[in-house]
Amino acid sequence: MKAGTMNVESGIGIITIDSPPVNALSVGVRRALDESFKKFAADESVNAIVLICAGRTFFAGADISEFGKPMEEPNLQAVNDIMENGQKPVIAAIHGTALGGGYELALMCHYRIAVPSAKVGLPEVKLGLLPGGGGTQRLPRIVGAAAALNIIVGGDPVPAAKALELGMIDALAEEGCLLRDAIAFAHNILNENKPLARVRDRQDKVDPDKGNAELFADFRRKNARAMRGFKAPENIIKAIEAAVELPFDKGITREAELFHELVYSPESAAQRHYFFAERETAKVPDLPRTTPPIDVKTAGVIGAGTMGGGIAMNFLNAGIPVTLVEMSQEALDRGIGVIRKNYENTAKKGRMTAEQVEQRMTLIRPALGIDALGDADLVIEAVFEEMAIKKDVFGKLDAICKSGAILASNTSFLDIDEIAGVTARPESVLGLHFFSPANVMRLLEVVRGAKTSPEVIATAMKFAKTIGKVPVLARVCHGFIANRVMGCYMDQADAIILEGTSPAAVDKAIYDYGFAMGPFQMTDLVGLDVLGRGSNARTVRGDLVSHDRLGQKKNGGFYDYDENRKPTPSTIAATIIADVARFKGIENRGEQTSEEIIARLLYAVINEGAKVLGEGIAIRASDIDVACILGYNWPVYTGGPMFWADSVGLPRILAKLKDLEAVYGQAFRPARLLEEKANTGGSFARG
Ligand code: 3H9
Repeated sequence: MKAGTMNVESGIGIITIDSPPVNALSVGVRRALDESFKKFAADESVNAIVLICAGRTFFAGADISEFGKPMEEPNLQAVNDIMENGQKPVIAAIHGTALGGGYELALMCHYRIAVPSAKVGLPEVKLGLLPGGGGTQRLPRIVGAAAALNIIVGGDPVPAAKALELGMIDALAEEGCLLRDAIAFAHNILNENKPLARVRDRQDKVDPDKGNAELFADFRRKNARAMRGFKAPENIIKAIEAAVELPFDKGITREAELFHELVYSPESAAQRHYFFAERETAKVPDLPRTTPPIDVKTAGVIGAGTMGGGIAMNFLNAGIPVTLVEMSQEALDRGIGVIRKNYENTAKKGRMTAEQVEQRMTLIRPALGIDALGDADLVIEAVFEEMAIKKDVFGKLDAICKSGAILASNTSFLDIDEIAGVTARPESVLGLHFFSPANVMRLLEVVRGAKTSPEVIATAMKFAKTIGKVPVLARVCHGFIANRVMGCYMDQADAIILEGTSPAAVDKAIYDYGFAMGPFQMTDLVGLDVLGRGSNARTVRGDLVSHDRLGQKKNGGFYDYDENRKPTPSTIAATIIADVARFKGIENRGEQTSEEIIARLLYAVINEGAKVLGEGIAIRASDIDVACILGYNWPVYTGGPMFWADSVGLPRILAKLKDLEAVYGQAFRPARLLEEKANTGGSFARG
């Protein structure tokens, strides 16, 4: 058996599957399961069976790369038939993560035992799928429909202790002694002559909700906002309704139909693309895998404002001490106070204990002045976004930091090479561009300068994961990846309203596309003074600010707001827009259609993405997708701008860009790479 081993110990048959990296249920693993269960079923010396995995985890689910292709036999259902309907008790012994098809396989077993560090769950929703191996029918039979809705539509893994409380597992094993305890558990079942516990036969948790349509209607209402645009949640709800209303076998048939609808949907294809794209970002083709990373045991952050404080929290969360530097005691106290408050709020919500708050706070070393950073392994500056100030800071850091320390700038736009140029160690300098709020947003743009050393890049890509970020590597240019490509979106939004389309029409088109809000609602929320564009030219935003319209926080902005912050189109803003347009001599083209607005704003992003790729700023198209999804909340079920471009069709996008170029000129000149791919049948995903 290629994917594992079989052995028998005191009458207990042990199947150990070993298919790195995560024991996904690929065809080889399914064959191994099929073969070994058949053998043990026929082996009279075996009285019970323990199913366990080698390596870092129990089965992490179906092999995601097999979806969208014809499924090779045996399928999971065939494996299930031998296990669940067999006459010998089967015990799943779980460590690591039993996810998706992996946990569904455990649910087909008669019993489940797990170590305390294990997690179990059904995260298929994150791939635009539903649990298609019986999970939507079996889990409600254990935890009830209400809990199953939360677990399956939410998709988050459940820690072992909680899983035990919910009945998702039957027992906890001692950490490190899983096999021993699973065998003992099997003997107990045999000794006590326990019946074969088949989850499929249980009705006690689902029967009370028969006919309770309100349960599902209420769930749909409460989660409408989070589920908007996604296809999988609705199918999951329908499948769980089937678990409550239908006999098990009919429920399984319904689950299969609903799964089938999803697996061939564009939303799931996009979300599966995203799953692999997120994991691909850490791979740097010109960086040998053996490049030794530098040990980051201590960090320093300069600036305890919103950005610096947020950055520091990432390190504190990972247990790494941070020296937090400010220039005045007052600013330092304020910054530390905000960090404490953030943690205390998390604790209030029950997501952290008071003790954990204190543990994190003791890792902060407050300091006045950057001289305290001499020993730090990594220093990140989060000072004002101005070249002269950054250069001054780096000059000082060069003088005081120990040799080999990594010196990083959290700049959003500035030239890392120019900053590195003031030091005598440009090989140690790079950009680490966090997105705000830095303790929440998962994107980290790692910007390599012309002279940044491979070790420094390798270190950044590695510790990004340690602090819970997804690193996307960029080369130097104005705005790097996310801000550069999404800058075009904002520019086009600003331009189109001067030509007669209302901010509300733009926001609606973008919202309907799938963003949580459009560019003008976003500007009003963040504040017009904050999102100033740093130019002297007359702009609508500038005029709104000079009328003291700062957005939701003061007098409204593009919209007026009532006391509940409900927006209505603003006549003052409309007058300002018309004034600025007249001042600039811009022709009024009337209100544009949603389709035109989408092309104007989002094709501009695709075109800039193609330039970013063509110039080698981004390594691969999917990195741009990840940057936009994580940095700007681009709807994940479209796969990001570059994946979406492929699905729209590159020739179609090219033709539209040419039309737009004829009207608006230079801003829409098609990128050479886009033109090449469109003309030769290429795509961003396939290369
Ligand atoms: C499903 O089960 C549907 C069923 O209901 C239907 C049955 C009919 N397949 O994340 P990592 C790769 S849907 C293929 O960096 P970690 C991953 O790409 C599935 N490949 O490790 C990476 O490859 P590479 C439901 C997979 O330790 C490598 O493994 N299950 C799969 O940070 C390491 O991954 C899920 O959604 C897979 N299922 O995290 C769970 N999983 O090294 C998905 C991983 O070449 N997986 N790979 O870049 C995870 O959440 C995490 O991988 C896990 C480990 C938590 C397990």
